Amino acid sequence: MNFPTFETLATEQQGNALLVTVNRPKAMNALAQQVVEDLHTLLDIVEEHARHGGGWPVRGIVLTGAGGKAFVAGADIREMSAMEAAAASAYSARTQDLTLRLESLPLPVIAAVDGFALGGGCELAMACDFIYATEAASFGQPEVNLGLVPGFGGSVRLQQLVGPARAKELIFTGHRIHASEAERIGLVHTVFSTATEMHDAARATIEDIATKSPVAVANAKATINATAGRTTAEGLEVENWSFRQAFGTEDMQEGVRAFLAKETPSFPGR
Ligand code: DAK
Repeated sequence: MNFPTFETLATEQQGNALLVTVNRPKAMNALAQQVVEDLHTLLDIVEEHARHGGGWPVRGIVLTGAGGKAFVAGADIREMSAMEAAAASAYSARTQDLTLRLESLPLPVIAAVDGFALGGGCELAMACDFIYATEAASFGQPEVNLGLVPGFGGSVRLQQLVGPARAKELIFTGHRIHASEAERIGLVHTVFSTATEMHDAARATIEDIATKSPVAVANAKATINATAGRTTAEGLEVENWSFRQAFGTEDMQEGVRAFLAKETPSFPGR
């Protein structure tokens, strides 16, 4: 997969994983508008390959921040301070859309957080499928310190992960919590001692997933997303529909054939 040279991102294919690094370490990788636009462009290219016959050259994305101090320290406050209301609203909508695109990408996306994930940074991480973090990571929604509220999905996704009461406490106080506390309350999936360990684990997870049917993984992600917040009965209906879809795929035929023949499946990805 070929990417242009991004102003604010670095990309590197590592086996089946695409490592995407937000690369503005001097500004703690803050989400300037250019970062948001670069991530949209990256997703355009990845989606094109995943959905439209480009095969599955990448089986998962690891999203991280450069410099070892921050994943992303929020919206770019300097840039934001110069915005008129119309530009601010467009920026907010464009960033919310980015989080929705990450969430609905037909590939797993792991946030690999070393350092600060604050405000828009925490929100970006929460739009990924799950969060790996180092012991040096910290999380928070400090918008109240700026007279703001979370603007990139934090009001919605934080309560989905940790429950409404904990989400309110974090958002009302703007407090930062360490990785271990974030893991305890369900915001972070796993904490690692070092960034190297975290990145090795993220890559290993993607390689593990890459041995499975890409179509089934994409269906599973879409199904879990589509059932969130529904009643059990509604969720089961969605699941049944997905199950039926899976039944028609070549991947399903290959998986079942290989099992019965006691072979390792070779999924065509269709
Ligand atoms: N934006 C721009 N620059 C930032 C930044 C940010 N969010 N965070 C850090 N930097 C810059 C600092 O200004 C500093 O730059 P120089 O002074 O060196 O030029 C450099 O990164 C290093 O930061 P510090 O010197 O402060 O480093 P420390 O280790 O002492 O502290 C810190 C690190 C991450 C704890 C601290 O920098 C900090 O508290 N940063 C701000 C965190 C924050 O409040 N983030 C924003 C949350 S609100 C919307 C508008 C806004 C939003 C949404 C929508 N619309 C207009 C629609 C809000 C979103 C948010 O994310």
